[in-house]
Amino acid sequence: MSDHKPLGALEATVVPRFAGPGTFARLPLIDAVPDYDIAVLGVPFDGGTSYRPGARFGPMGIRQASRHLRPRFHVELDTAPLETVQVVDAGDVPCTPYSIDEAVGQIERFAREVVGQGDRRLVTLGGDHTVALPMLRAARDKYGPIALIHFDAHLDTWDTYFKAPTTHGTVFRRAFEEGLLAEEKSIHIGIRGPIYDRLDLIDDASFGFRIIRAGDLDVLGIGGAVDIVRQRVGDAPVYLSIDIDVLDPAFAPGTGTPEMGGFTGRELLHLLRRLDGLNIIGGDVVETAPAYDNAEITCLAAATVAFDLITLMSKTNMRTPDRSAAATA
Ligand SMILES: [Mn+2]
Repeated sequence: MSDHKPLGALEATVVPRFAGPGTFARLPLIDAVPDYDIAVLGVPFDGGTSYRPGARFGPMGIRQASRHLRPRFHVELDTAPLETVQVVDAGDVPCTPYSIDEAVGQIERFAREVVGQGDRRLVTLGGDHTVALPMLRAARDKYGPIALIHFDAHLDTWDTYFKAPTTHGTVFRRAFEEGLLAEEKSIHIGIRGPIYDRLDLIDDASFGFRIIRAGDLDVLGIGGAVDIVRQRVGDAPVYLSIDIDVLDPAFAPGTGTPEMGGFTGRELLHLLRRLDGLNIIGGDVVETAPAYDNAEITCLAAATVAFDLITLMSKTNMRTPDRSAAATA
């Protein structure tokens, strides 16, 4: 594929951004190109939510808001991601709204199918945070234990909710128990939600997580926080999971479990962009629930963050010589 110029997004100077296809950033659909490096995948599942439901409409809302992006050039990351790698929209995973276990299986199988045997990577649009678990399972198989960089108001390492083991608040405990995470490499950022008990923090630490609380950012500054994250993950394969509720409700009202005292949009983007150069093997933007949104504030935030994720991943181009040869044969 290295000989092929990637097919980019629809040209905004020819077809205005409010028109044209409803794919993420008006990217080509997956079957419009022979091969791809990064696929945007919608996962319209919110059966794991504990408070407000509605993230099943996240992929649709984020795609609609993503029309507003100008994806050809990313100023802060100084790159033209869509010219570096082939990015496509892989549509939505067809998954049942009636069984968490069945849906999680469907999501994992679909994700494995989309990435195949090559070095294709996924940017997932949730859905509630449950959808990160099947993605981590698929990634673990391919890359070995994963360093998780987790932006969220909540730890998501609780044990069960109403005896349910797989929910949006328990996924990273399951990931730890299943050996999906690299030892002492993972970190939560932006944590501030109330907890049930002090034991929650002790449990979380025992799973090998480190925490940068939302308020810590005021003391550490962006640079200090980024240093801690980079040191923590090193050169391990990184999965970046971004719960949009890491933002303050002022910047992301359209989410299931909003908590005050969160990051501003500028802080989140600045933090993300300073992760440039890490070995990012996949990521997600989850918990966008358009029904509680106002004027597309949250959907636009999620779309912008997803595009940053694509751009960061485009800078670690993982295409192997083998695959390029196969694709051009
Ligand atoms: Mn979460």
